[in-house]
Amino acid sequence: MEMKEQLTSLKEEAMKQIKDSHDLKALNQVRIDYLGKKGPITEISKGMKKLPSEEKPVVGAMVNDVRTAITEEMDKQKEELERQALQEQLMSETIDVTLPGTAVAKGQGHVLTQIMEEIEDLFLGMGYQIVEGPEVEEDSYNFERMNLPKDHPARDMQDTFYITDDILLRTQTSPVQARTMDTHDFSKGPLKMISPGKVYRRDNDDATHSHQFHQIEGLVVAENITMADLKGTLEVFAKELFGADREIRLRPSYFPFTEPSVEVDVSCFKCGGKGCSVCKHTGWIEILGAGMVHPNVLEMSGIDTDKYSGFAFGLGPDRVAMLKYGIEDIRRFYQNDIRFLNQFKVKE
Ligand code: FA5
Repeated sequence: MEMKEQLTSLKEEAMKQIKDSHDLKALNQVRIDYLGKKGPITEISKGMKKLPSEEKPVVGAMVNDVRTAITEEMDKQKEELERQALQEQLMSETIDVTLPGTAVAKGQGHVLTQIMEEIEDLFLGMGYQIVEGPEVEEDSYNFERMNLPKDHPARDMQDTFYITDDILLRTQTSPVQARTMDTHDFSKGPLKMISPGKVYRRDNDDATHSHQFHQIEGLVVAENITMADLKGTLEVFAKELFGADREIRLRPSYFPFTEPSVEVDVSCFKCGGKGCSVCKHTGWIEILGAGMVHPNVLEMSGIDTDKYSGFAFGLGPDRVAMLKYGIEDIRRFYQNDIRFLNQFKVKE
């Protein structure tokens, strides 16, 4: 009888200790203390040998019951502790959605990309299409189709990176004119295009020259296109880019692919024409080259020059951006100094 009482009080004691265990470590200690090899229940099991045989099964069953009861209680407590731990973790990790977020640093287009997109938007609004062409170009498109046969002296105006005798890095965006005229279907309407992109020249890098820079080519071919159309178009362009008060003037010039050819100046946006350091005290700033498309160029694309005429212009967005923002050195565009680039914010 003594053993039965002992077992009953052991069970009560163990149950209490299990309930008092507030973490898994304490609970494990209770398991070792009561159910371990050196624990009281194991001791009692060993002592059963000495019992009279009719009591052995009774006590044996009781030992099992106590062991099972303790084990079950421990499992329950373990579950409870784990539930509590999870609850605490969830509480401590709750996200406060009302807290201010961390701002994500947003990138922006390069200042030249911004200028070019501004110009593209303007011409898109006037019904032009944007056409791109290859930077690795054939000599025939870059020069010959632009009325510059091999050995033409005007090739010297554009010092060229040749890849082979017939393949080069394009020195201008003008070859896209020829590529587009070749395929344009005039029965569907006039050709109005601009072609933005990178060009390359063997110029020594200095404050105003880069061996790689950008150009935007413009071309309109249709019936009855005159110099007046060119002037009107460029006036809209200059006012949009440099301000509504700007005026333009055309000076005679020479390009092999236009006849007549002109350089286009815009009245100085800094001094309004009075004369200052930006316009070198002339009141005017040169912004692009232009002219009426040379009949040879149209004919090489199979266009009937009795019926069609056209104007073309080519400008350097690098130089335009320098003027517009007062940037003194073209190389800044290509050095990727984030402090420089961050000054030019995209229009919101
Ligand atoms: C041309 O390249 C002609 N294709 C432009 C043209 C097109 C005229 C259609 C008529 C009709 P030019 O070599 O002047 O022309 O170059 C045009 C512009 O590119 C220049 O006004 C200048 O802004 C820019 N440019 C020329 N060389 C450099 C350079 N090394 N670095 C930066 N910009 C340059």
